[in-house]
This record gives sequence, C-alpha cells and structure tokens, in this order.
Amino acid sequence: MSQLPLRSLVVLALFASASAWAKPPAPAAFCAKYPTAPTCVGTVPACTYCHVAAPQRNVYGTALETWLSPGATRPLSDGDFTSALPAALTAVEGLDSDGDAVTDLTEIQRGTLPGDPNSFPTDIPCAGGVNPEYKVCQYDLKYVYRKLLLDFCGFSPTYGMIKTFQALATDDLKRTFLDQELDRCLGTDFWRGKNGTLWKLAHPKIRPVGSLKAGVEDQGQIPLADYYDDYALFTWAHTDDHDVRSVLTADFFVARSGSNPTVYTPVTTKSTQRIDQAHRAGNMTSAWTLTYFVMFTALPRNAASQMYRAYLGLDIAKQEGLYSVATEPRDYDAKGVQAPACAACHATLDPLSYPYRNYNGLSGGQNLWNTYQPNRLETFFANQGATLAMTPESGVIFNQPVTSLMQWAQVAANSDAFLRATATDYWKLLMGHAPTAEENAEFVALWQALKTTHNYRVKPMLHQLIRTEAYGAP
Ligand SMILES: [Ca+2]
Ligand SMILES: [Ca+2]
Repeated sequence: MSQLPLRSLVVLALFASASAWAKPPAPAAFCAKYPTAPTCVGTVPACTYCHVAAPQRNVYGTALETWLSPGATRPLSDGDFTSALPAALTAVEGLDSDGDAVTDLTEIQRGTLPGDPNSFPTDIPCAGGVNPEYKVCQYDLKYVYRKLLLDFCGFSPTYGMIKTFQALATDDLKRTFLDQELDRCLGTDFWRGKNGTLWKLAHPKIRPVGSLKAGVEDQGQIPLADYYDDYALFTWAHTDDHDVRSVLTADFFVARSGSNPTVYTPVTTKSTQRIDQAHRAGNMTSAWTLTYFVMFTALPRNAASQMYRAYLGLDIAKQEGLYSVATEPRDYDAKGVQAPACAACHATLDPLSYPYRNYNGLSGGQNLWNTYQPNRLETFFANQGATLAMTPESGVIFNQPVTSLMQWAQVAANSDAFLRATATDYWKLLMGHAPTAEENAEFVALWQALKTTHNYRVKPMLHQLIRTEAYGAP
C-alpha cells in the first residue's frame, strides 16, 4: 500500500466515490435544492440516501427515478440528470416513499432517511407508521361512533345501529351522521341533566357538601346555600350556543326545570341568591361560593385561590400561576405572610384576594350573608388589627390591575389559562388523561380554536374534539 503512488490513491478515491453514486453530481444537485437539510450542512448525503447499493435504488430513489425525465433514453447523461433532478425531487416531496407516515420532504428537512422506514422523526405523532393490530394512528369512524355514543349519550350502539352506520356510503356521510349524533347526545340528561356528565365536570369546582345544602331539593341538616344554582349556571354556560365565559362573568342566575330534557333558563333574580346584580361575577359570587369559600374569613384568600384553581387550572399551592406583584404581600391582616416561605405565593395570592374584600360569607346577621357589603372589613372585622381596614378592593391578576371582582372575572375569563383549563377538562373526561406530549399539537389547536374559531362556545369545540386523532384512533 505504501508503495502506491499518490496519483493511484486519488484515482481509487475518485472511483470509490463515483461508484457509490450512480450519478456523481447527485449529492451536489440534491444539496443545491435543499441547502438547509441536515444531511447537506457541512456534508453531503451518503449513497444510501437513494440507493441500497448503487446502482440499485431504495424506495426513495425508485420514486425519484420515475419522475426523472420520464420517457427519455436511459442512461441519462450527467448533464441531463442534473437538470432533471430538481423537478423530480419536487414531485415526490409530498409522498411517503418508505411508508413510515412522514412525507419525504419532512424527512429531508428533519434529517431522517426518506428511503428507510426505520428512520423517522420521533417527535411527530404516529411517525413510524401503522400498527396493524390496533390501527394505532388511524382515525377510525366506526370506533368513533361507539365511543361517541358511550361518552356523550351513555350507551353503546347496538349491532343494528353499527350496521346502519357502516352502510352509509361515504366517510363524509358518516362524519355528518356523527355530528348529528353528537348534537343529539349533548341534549340528553346523561350529558346535561341533574348529576349528569357536566355536573360531574363541575364537582371539583363547586365542591358540594350535602349537609350544608339549602333549597327545596335535597336539603341538608344545616342548610346554608343552594349549590344547585352553581351547577345550573355551569351547565348553561357549557351547552348550546352559550358563552362559556359566563360561568365567571354572568350577572344573572340560571334556573333549572324539567327532565329529559332538562331546561336551563337565565333569570335576573332567584330566591336562593342574594348578591345584587351590579356585583355579580358568575359562580365566583354565588351564595355557595361565598358561604363555603369565604365563610368567616376577613381576607378571602381561600375563595380567590379556589377560583384560580378551579376555572383557570392554576394551583398556587403547587406554585402554579405565580405572577408576583413587587410590592406584595403587604400583609394587611397581619398573618405573617411576609415570611420568606410564604411571600413567594402571597405576592400573587394576596392581590388576587383583595377584590373579594367586600363579599360577605357568613358574617353579621343572616340577611347580610352572601351579599356585597361596602366596608365589610370595617364593619365585621373592626377588632382584627389596625391595618386590616387598609386592604384595598383593587387587586392584580396575571399582572393586570383590576378595581373590582367583576374586572377580575373578565381578565380571568378572557385569558389563555381559562381556555386551556376548559379544554383540559374535556380532554381528561374524553381521553381519560391530560394531553400527552404526542397529543399536544391537537390539544393546543383545540383550546386556541375555542376562542378564535368557536367564539367561546363549547359545543363546536366538542365537534372539533371528536375529529382529533387522539379521540378517534383506537
Ligand atoms: Ca417517510
Ligand atoms: Ca423514513
């Protein structure tokens, strides 16, 4: 080997290079078209990009070949090859030559091999192709029909129903049928009736306590407030063509009547509610919320943190949703919240709580319970420290100053956090788990569309949800 002249080595190297590529200009022409492809950055594609062993092509090379000056006499000259290659590359960009569920162009851009089904980007849902046994990553209309009826109507379709469904001539007809079935189910008591699915969705937000239930229906031993009103507003806001933000912003109540169908109707007054219209903020100011979460406290941190957690998905106790206000916490009620272990959370929580300062739980005479009381702290908590009365009604949520609880509710209801939390509830309900990393793209599209496409209506969002791969692939 050492006896070989340098010239022979160069010839050998050139020959090896030429034989590896059926066409020596191929790598350069490829990289001229895709200069930012990872395989072209500081290197050129290996021969195996298009070939099993040159000149035998792999599936990607074969796909290219059919678009390379079709009809022209073979072999092409290097010049003809080079001028024909860009168009052929373009022609196959949308194909998935190796069947790994990722297009050739995406594979080129992402640096995986378009001719090797075992090489694919790992962060693309369903990349790697189809699992034939479970049809993973294949949206399955029949599967959706079964699941939809079970999830939204509460029963499985009969054999006859499945047969009728399968007999629909096209996938479009099946999709239309599924949309109709969804609408039908959303009107049933299984979905919207007393103790139905939507009520269950509301349980962790309302946190009912049977012994404290007031009202003619299911009254407890110590009847303090009727939380069925909270369920009624929640269900109204989440159904039909209603704005889901109403659950936080409504200045009205909702009455429930009948069954199959259960009917929810907005009303301006209700015997079980005491808050005056000018100070209402949906379920944030319901008799039950004020009774149970404000109760006897001066500064209702518990009410503010529960609303933040229940409707915005942010649990301050878990360090979620912290937007510290620089001058806080001021500790008006002398609870020691300026201690280092507390200050981090209370710099967010306390200014969230101030707008609740005049919302009365169970202080004073019973006729004053669950009402808005100007000077509530001064009236009922005069003996609880000198600075308590200095507690402002203005607060801060998500770094935005607000002057009232109604403004707090507006900022909250218009936030991305509210959209995400609302969509997350349904995702968990219908998928059985919070969105996974693989499902994230579909999940983000869903909660963003709740605002941009669906104008804060849950119903069209659910129609979008049943079309996601996360919902429809077994
Ligand atoms: Ca592919
Ligand atoms: Ca591949």
